[in-house]
Amino acid sequence: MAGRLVVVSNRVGDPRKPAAGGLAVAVGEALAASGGLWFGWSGKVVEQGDSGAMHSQQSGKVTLATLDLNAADHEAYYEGYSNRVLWPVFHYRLDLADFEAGFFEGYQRVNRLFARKLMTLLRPNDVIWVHDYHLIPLAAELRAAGCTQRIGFFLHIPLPPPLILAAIPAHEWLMRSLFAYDLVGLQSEADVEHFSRYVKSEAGAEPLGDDHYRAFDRQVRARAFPIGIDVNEFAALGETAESMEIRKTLHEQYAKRQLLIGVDRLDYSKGLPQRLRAFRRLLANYPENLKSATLIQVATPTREGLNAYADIRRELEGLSGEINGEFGELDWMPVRYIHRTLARRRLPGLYRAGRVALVTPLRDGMNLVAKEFIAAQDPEDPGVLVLSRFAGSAEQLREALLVNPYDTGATAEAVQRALRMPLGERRERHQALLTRIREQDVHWWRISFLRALEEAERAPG
Ligand code: GDG
Repeated sequence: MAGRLVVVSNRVGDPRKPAAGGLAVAVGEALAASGGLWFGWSGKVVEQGDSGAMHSQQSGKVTLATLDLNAADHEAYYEGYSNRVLWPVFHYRLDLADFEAGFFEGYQRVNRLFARKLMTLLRPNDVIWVHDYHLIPLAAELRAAGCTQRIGFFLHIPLPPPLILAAIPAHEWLMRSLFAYDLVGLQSEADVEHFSRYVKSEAGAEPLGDDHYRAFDRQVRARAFPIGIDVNEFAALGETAESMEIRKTLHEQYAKRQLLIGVDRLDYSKGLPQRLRAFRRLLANYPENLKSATLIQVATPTREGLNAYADIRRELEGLSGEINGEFGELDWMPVRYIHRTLARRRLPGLYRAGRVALVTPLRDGMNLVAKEFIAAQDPEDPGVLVLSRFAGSAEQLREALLVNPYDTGATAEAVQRALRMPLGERRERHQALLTRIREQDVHWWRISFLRALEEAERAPG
């Protein structure tokens, strides 16, 4: 890549420090490889005054440039439009979307502010890579301010079908905004299909072949770039003393038990109540699992200010209590529910101790936990991945046991099959999955996106 890489995302992390989430890890990797500028919100909300105070800090080869938001902007742009409109709708949850509260102007205002501030930092040969739903209109704002550099966009969450998108009052404006980019990257082929159907039916776009579309007097390229993990880094993390220690402790504590593992942000898209109900059905339908099968569910706190998140937390706590009350014994509790963030270096040990991983979102852009679980397994005696067909990763991870998380009985049956799976089959499936996540890892993701951005034909005008 010829020019400097400029990454823009809502939050900015320090690439030298371990990050908790998928986006931060992947973006940190991209920047650490080439150096460049990482631009976004500082994470700071100022109670009084205007948004836009800038901070700059150097982290190795990467410059971190961030800006503060005032309370009104943060509420409308982040908590409001991003997380109470776009997040639920893009995860097919129209019932949870709040279209009425007037967040839209705040979303536009903050995107314009980001563009204005970023313009002062850009150099002529920069290549700009914008991430995720918070910043869909950023390229349009940059273009309006005179930016002519190449700009790519990657959406980390799913793109829903046209009729669901059409429920957003500003859907045309949002989708038109995507045509200000030179390249739009999506997680899965299903998302690309939704993009293609939307722009054809709603915007009369002409497909030009080779992933190019023309509409709104502009041309954009849209393609799937399924995000991956750094398999070697994650496997190495599993060899650290702390990871081994966890694995040993869990092995000792659960020598006679079968461990099932779930690790998710406590988000309604992750299907956690459905998962617990399937686990309850497993215990009820297959009593040989009593006093044996134990589910460790880590549910990391997230977006706690929003009602929908408080509701899901209450529901989950209630269900865990019910299952433990109904099935638990003095020496065995079926559900261990942990509502905290674990240190990243502890995760591989936890995954490795699991006989089965339950990754059963109702909808998910990709889901990196599924890939981390595979990377952390002992190839000689690997655990089994039970994966929702509604996770973007299900397109790649065909050798997992794919389930419909809404079907409690069938999910319980698949978990039972996973628990009973013979070693030979476990090895074969794991080998195939490991090969796939190695081929399409996070380096492949970055390189193929940036190469496609470099090659994307510049639109006239
Ligand atoms: C979005 C999209 C897409 C989880 N709990 C802890 C913890 N984690 C880490 C996991 C994993 C990451 O957070 C979660 O990534 P996911 O991909 O599973 O899900 P989202 O956070 O919803 O991410 C998703 C992703 O963006 C990337 O494009 O795959 O579909 O929704 O890395 O390990 N990390 C630590 N402690 C925890 O308790 N340290």
